Amino acid sequence: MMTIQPKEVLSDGEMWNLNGGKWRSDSMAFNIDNGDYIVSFKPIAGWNTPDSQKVRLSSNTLLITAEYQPPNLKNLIETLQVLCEIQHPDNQEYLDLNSDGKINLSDALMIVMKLSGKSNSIIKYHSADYNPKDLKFNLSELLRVAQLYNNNGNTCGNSGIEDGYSVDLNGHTTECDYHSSDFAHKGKQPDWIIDSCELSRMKQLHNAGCYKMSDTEEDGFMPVVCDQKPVSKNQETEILNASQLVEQIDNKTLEIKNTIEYTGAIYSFMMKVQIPLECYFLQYSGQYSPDFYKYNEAEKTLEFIWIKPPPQSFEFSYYLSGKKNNSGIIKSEIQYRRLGRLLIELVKSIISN
Ligand SMILES: [Ca+2]
Ligand SMILES: [Ca+2]
Repeated sequence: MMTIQPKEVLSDGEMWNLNGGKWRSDSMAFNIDNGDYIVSFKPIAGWNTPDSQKVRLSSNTLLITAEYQPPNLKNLIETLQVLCEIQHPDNQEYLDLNSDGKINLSDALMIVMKLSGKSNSIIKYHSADYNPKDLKFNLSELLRVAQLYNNNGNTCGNSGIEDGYSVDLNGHTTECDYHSSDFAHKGKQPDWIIDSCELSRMKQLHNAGCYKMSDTEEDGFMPVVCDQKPVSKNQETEILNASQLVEQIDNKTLEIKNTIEYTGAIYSFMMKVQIPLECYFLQYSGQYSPDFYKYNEAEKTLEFIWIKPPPQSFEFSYYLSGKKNNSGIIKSEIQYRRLGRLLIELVKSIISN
């Protein structure tokens, strides 16, 4: 006796066989010898086929029950992504391709359109995601963007080498697409230069770990936290405070002691300083020193860059040549990102006696 469920699939006719023989459509009794048999079920479009069953017939009647399962959409989308050669992280949020907060048929449809050649737009990799191209950013990929930033410019490179960009500005060609990190922001158009704001964006993407495309974000990508730690919903109440204390430590050296405290998670962190005309940058120190810095003596700008944001409470000092009373105000700000846009917090000056 064969019972197949649910009822909706039964209209499909011949649905099962014994030992790979002819497909049978009914649950009527028929004569076969006692013995071991493999019962297999016919795949039906839109349903998950039950596993084959090994059965032993040793009496007159054998009862077999099988149930077709409705398709699991998440599995379907994952399967389609594999067909599209997307190596996705195991992340619900990533499966939400159109970023509407749901994993549903429209996500599957986007992939089907891509597979059928009707749309090219669904998979766009970030230029920095090249080694490997896996919708994740590793440290080496971040450092490559840091290299472009430190080079003050980039050009098209050999598409077969590295990420297809070059730090050689002499053989300057700009016939390829802009690097994904070189995007329009704050009224600036892509300009073949990765600036500190663009690098900060890259650090945010790297520290979140994964990304997906997004039409609403400035660069067309959206950071996704790979490890799926719950994202705080209280971002409005999260704070960041920064202050600086300027002290004369000998007759020609100033120490600028910075104290930074914040709550919540931060995915990108840097400090930008405009130093007075009379001053020169000397060095920095502290347990949580930046990973690198950039000093432009002509413009008197100083940028300190941390790859991993420092802990929620930390101190950091840097030193300038100069005299406190002669020098002007040191204007400093923290540029940081949580999971969204660039945030800026001015570093308040603490007046010492
Ligand atoms: Ca990658
Ligand atoms: Ca740029």
